[in-house]
Amino acid sequence: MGPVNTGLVAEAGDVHWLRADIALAAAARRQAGQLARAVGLPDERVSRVELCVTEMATNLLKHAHDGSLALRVVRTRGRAGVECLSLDNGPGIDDVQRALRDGTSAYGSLGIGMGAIERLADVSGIHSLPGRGTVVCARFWTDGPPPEPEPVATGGLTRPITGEQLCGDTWAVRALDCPSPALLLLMCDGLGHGPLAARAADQARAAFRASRHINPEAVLRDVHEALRKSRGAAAAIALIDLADQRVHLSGVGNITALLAHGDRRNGLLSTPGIAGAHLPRARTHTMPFPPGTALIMHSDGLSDRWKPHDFPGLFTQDASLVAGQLLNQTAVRRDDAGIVVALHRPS
Ligand SMILES: [Mn+2]
Repeated sequence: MGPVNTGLVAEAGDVHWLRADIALAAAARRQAGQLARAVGLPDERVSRVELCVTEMATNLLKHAHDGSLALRVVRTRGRAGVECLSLDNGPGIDDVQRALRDGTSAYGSLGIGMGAIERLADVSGIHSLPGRGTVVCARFWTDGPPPEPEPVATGGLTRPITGEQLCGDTWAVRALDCPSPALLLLMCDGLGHGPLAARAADQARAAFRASRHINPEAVLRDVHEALRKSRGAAAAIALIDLADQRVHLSGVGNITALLAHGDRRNGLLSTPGIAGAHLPRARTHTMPFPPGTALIMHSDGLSDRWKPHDFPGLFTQDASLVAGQLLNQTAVRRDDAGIVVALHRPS
């Protein structure tokens, strides 16, 4: 019997990136409003989304160096919503709790903005590295706050190379029940960048969604076959077995996959090759995935020269926030950037 597909948990989709300039607040309000109406948020909740991004934009312009907003539609298990991320490269906030509490302190309007975002959104989070940068995340669902959090939370983010609209990096997460519950993750980097790389990425995601396999090697082979007429891609598939708390990974080409747990970081090796052109006999690597562990997969648009202790307090946060801060701090500007994370909640 094949796997019972219990649905798409999350996937990349189009991310609307807006750089912090004088027109940011108006542009963000317009874009966020469009996305919110497109997924069917009622008018009162559309206004909340618009207010939220206005606060984010105002904060970036007043306080941050080199900030941007990333807005996108999110869909999971039959639910839809809008996700708003604010990312900057400093100056950071020394005391996040105080900034949330006290809008009239030396933090100026930053505190007021943060508190407002927290009250407006169904789900929100903030992670700040003093001197290095802050990421704020807010999500609005069509039908209010989500039910109980999943034991393994997933999220991701993509950003095209400067000057391109489409991103050649993509990711997706599916839930399986086979018969024990599992998550299947895809991270894919279409070769080069621009529309042809994005097309390869779309084809990889479609093949990943359609695959009837559980074994990461077999799913990777399905992706490989689907990319034969494309320009090819680096791709990695991870299977998280929730019952035996292990992760199985199979990859080809330059995708970084690693597990972070406390101060430890363990890399999972990919095999050289190109999905769609040359798929060597892929090997599957298996590692324990106990509570408190983070699985991180990203393209070569992010540097892998970091350690978990460079990000104090990050890995217990919202999965999209984790992906956002890692991209914000480690992305290189001369390539598409893409990352997906799975966080096993501490027990
Ligand atoms: Mn790349």
